[in-house]
Amino acid sequence: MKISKDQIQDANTKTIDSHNENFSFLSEQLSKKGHDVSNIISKLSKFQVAIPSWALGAGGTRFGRFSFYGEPSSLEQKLDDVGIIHSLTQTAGSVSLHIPWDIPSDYSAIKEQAEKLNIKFDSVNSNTFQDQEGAKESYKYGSLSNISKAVRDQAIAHNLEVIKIGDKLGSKSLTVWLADGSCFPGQNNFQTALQNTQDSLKDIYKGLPNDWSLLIEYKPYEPNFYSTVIQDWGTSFMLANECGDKAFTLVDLGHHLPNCNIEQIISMLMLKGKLGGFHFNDSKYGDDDLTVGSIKPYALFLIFNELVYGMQNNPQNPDLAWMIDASHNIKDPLEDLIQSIEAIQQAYAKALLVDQKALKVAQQEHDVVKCQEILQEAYRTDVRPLVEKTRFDIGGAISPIDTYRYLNVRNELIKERGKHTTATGL
Ligand code: LRH
Ligand code: MN
Repeated sequence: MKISKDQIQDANTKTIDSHNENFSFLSEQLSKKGHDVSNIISKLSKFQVAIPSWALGAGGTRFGRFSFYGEPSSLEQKLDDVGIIHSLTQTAGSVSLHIPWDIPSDYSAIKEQAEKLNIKFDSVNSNTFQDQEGAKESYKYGSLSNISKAVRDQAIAHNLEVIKIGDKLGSKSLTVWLADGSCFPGQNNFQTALQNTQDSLKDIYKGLPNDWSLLIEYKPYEPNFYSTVIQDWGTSFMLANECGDKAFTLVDLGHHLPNCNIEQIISMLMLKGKLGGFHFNDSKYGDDDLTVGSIKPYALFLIFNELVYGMQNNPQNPDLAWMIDASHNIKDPLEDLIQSIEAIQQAYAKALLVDQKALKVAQQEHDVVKCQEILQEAYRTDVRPLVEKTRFDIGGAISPIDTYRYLNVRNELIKERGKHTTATGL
């Protein structure tokens, strides 16, 4: 299923009048306050978020999984689904593959399809948290940290293979997340596990093409419930520094213990030039992988406020890899991803409205009340017309979810694929 420009223009005619009214009112308000609206729109229009290839079907937990029907059962169908999201939002211009869940069978065909859909291949993800059919060694007791050299070598070889796959597709980074850790005190020697992990990552780093980067993702727990080798930003930062200039920390928003100040972590990593990218999602308790901005939208805004400050003041930090990492237990995966993109665009737009100069002055004068007023002035601004205008200007739908439903996409996919297809992934 493809969504044509005409179908989107037809759908836009239904909301264009109210959109124009809202937008002209907002842009007049913002111009009066000295904001450069066209500059904000140009920044938003260049902003692209990568869709996780492992989150285009229904997710699930150990307690169950409820299919959505019409799920993609091949990489080709997954690209088509990313194409649907990109047609509607014009902001999902890349896909992040997970290997071996998404190994292309025909590289030139898949690259041609992606080109037609105007989709690029973002970071490729290795997987040493599951044993593959016929694998010689098991990752039950860890992979890059395992006390067995044979297991570590197998995991290193897999990561080097993933780099080769990504290189053939035009990816420019490898994302490594390790489940490695322990479930009980005494099970692991922490120092041995960390040293093995560091040495293994260095071997993988040696296999990186010159223009590639290594993104090291941290997580405090799950599937191990006593210790995780790469448990927090500090460990990832330390390992990235040990590897070299092409290694960075990847921040998955769901990988923090309750009440952790993630925006402070972001600002520190950018100051040190070691923030590589994001896995956006939201959570109430653990790594819940919920829709971005669905639980803590203000926290997401505060994160983007630090990102905007960092992008303006930290040239030492590279361009960031913007990716979503979510799992859809009860929502239509495509609607869930569209809502996540909307939340990310709105948080970025609100952060671009923060008067950073006035904030700096208020901070220097210890005018704490003024500092909060400046932040919340931006946060309380309804930027939806701005995000709609950005999408409309670059050929997207003013209201992607309404258009997705108006075009009956899910039912069309079920007609095409049937009710019993399941997508590889989590
Ligand atoms: C681990 C994680 C990681 C992926 C996986 C699918 O929780 O966030 O980024 O490899 O989810
Ligand atoms: Mn993740």
